[in-house]
Amino acid sequence: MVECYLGLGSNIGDRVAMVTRALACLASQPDMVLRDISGLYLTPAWGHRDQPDFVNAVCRLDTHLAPRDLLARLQGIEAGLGRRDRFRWGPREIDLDILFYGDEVLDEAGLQVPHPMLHRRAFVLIPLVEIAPHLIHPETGFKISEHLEAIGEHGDLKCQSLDI
Ligand code: A4P
Ligand code: MG
Repeated sequence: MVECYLGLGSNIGDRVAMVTRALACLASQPDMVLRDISGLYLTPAWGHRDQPDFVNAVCRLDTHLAPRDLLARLQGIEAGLGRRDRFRWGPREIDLDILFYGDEVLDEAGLQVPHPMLHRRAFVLIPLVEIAPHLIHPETGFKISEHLEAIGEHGDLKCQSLDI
């Protein structure tokens, strides 16, 4: 089994329900075991700022699915939850990203792991530091807690925990 971390995000409709339902889907999948879940955070949109705030969370799971198969499984869950195709970094019902797949580094068409720029995104680092502060980013060599500290000087930390 490989230890993986996923990012979850929603900024359309009932955002908390979307993230919660995605977590329930992950928990009920064959071939994977959901191990840990962060709190849910209300976060300002990154990228295209002119869109609703997101609800974000991260989780840790163990799986023996290969990276491509895991990605396909996540896309199936997104579709099942009613995600419609829109533009990159635009609003979405639910987004499931592979943040880390063990300590593998993959840079292929349609699959980059670790997820690009995660180490500069407060909406990923804040939930991640809750469940994996000592996890080391395989490309940068820094811990999640160190990345969060680093962006704290310049980054946007207006993330509000939803406490549910
Ligand atoms: N893809 C490549 N690597 C991965 C990976 N590690 N995990 C490919 C998941 N997918 C990966 O994704 C586009 C393509 O990325 C997929 O076909 C897959 O093959 P998508 O989910 O259809 O589109 P996207 O999410 O708009 O693109 P992208 O580049 O993944 O965007 P991000 O980086 O996910 O950013 N602000 C806040 N506050 N919170 C958010 O969650 N999310 C985004 C999306 C923008 N701003 C945000 C948030
Ligand atoms: Mg995505």
